[in-house]
Amino acid sequence: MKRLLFMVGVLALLAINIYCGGNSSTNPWGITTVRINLGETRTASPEQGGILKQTSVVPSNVAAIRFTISAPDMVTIQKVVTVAGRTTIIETFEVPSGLNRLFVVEALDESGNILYRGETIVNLDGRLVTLRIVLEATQVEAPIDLYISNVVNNEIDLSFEVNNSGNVAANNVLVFIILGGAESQTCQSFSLTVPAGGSVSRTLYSIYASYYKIIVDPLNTISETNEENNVECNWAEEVCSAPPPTNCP
Ligand SMILES: [Ca+2]
Ligand SMILES: [Ca+2]
Repeated sequence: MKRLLFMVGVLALLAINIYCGGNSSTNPWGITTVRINLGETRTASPEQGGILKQTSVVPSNVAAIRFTISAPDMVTIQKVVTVAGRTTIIETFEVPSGLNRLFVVEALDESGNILYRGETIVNLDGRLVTLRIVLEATQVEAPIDLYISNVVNNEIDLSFEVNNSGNVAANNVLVFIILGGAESQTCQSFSLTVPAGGSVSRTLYSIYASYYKIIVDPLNTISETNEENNVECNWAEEVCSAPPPTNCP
């Protein structure tokens, strides 16, 4: 499920277990060993104090993980770890014991953009604790824009593509095709799903029509960044710029 959420770029990601050292982790200088696991599977057992099973993995588009540990009474600790194809990352930090240590974990792409981010505040006193940080997607989804391209009309067959330049799939996209010849006009319609950043090709066979007007989302049920590029038409200007019909038999 978490992996699915990653793929659609919507929500939560990694579960991170932070193990703050046991009896031997706090030394006389007030340093606590903190171990952070990303993507490691752990199984609950009484000996581990009821640590829950974690099965999430580091997603493939993450190039590096940046850890930042800070508090008002300590020097900030920062470390960037290259993922290099690994699905689990284990890092150990020596952190001054004390209250309210802020742990920030950021997942970066190859350009250094922050794809996912999570944080938690921990009191480090030497006792075993298990924490969970949920990383959430930081990038806003690109809104949908639908448009038509690659129209080919040889007056027998009509082919074209419906495109979606957003990063969210467009479902139930209605398309009207008005065809005109020497004597009549006809209208055809269908619905399709256009994947994020993708296109769908369609061909209408044996149309025997000289003129076409193709309208994507004619009833404007899908909000787009550009609502002005939804028509491809080879008719006269007054036909091409006319409002779309409200129904299409
Ligand atoms: Ca559009
Ligand atoms: Ca629209």
